[in-house]
Amino acid sequence: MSFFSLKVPSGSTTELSHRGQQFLTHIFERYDKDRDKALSPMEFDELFSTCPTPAWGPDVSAMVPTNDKGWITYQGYMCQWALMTLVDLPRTFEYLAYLGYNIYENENQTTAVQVTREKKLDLAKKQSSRNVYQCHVIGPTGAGKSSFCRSFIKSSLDSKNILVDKTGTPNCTVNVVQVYGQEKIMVLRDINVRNVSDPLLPHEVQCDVACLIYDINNEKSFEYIARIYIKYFAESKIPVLIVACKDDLEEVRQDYLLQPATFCQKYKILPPQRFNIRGPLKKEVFVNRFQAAWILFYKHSPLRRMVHMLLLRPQPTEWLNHFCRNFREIGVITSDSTVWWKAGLSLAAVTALGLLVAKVLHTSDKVR
Ligand SMILES: Nc1nc2c(ncn2[C@@H]2O[C@H](COP(=O)(O)OP(=O)(O)OP(=O)(O)O)[C@@H](O)[C@H]2O)c(=O)[nH]1
Ligand SMILES: [Mg+2]
Repeated sequence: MSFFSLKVPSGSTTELSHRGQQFLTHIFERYDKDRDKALSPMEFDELFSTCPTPAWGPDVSAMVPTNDKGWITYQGYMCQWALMTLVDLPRTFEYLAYLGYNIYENENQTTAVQVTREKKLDLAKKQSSRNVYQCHVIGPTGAGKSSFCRSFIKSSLDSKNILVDKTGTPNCTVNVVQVYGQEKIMVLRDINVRNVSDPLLPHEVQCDVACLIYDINNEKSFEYIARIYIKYFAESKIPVLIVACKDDLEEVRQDYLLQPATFCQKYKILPPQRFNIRGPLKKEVFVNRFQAAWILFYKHSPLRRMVHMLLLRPQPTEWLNHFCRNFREIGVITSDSTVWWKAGLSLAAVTALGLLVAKVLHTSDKVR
């Protein structure tokens, strides 16, 4: 089938295209019979009734946003599709086919997906139009990595769900966040430490932002992430955020040659960000911190530019769509595309006229 020919260069990722998202939204709406923007177990089974098995197992409710009954919400559903498209593209294509994508149009499946530009080009051009970003959460055993990832989608007060999660700890959580006013999907991946001395594998290091976690109550905790930082991140292009976890407990002096704050100063990274699972869920706090890590990283990188601003700047077409949508919402313009055509033509005509006048004036200047 044609999808096997989809080229994904290393450094590029795969995301759902606008059409893919539209199709999946349409499917969700069709099966969300009671319109509560969440899929009950029955609605979930019905949605996947044309497939050999549902696309996701029960642990999905521990990975993406759910409602207070633990049912996957619309946002959670889109997050899960985004994750699948990122990590298992053939499966996305397979399930899109079961669900009837392109059944009426003689096109191939690839229109549901887009391949992002290679990251090094994004960095060189200082601009990225990606919608899905990955953050790796790294730290020693027991530092609080899994709790940190879980808190990204659930409040610590939601004890019912925490019990469910403990049964099968998934290795990532996904949520929608606002970054510079745009909706982006953030995947937090919990990187499990096997042995302190084991090296990290390349796929465990490669990410958009790394979150190095230590336990402020354990004096042996910081050394691990300090070594990881020096070995893998100090010279890399990946922004890093240090998280001081369990800050509801007493802080102890770290058994390492530099204390965390001094370490961060030395390497010009953001000071340790305090965190504990008992606090209320503040998803946007994560984002502010990640944004800050991006800002600081680029400020001190050899590029010496505030790349962060541009890195996440939307493409011109996105701006235009956004602009049109806003105006349409307040009724200033109509959604009729012919109006835009006319407006475009008039603008072109005015510009041409302007150029003509300028030329005439210029020639008459010479004549005089
Ligand atoms: N007091 C307090 N305890 C926490 C906090 N975060 C996590 N813990 C506890 O610390 C222990 C370890 O937390 P995990 O989230 O499992 O840590 P981890 O880094 O994923 O551990 P491993 O997967 O074993 O490497 C658990 O008993 C948590 O309940 C926190 O903010 N405050
Ligand atoms: Mg864990």
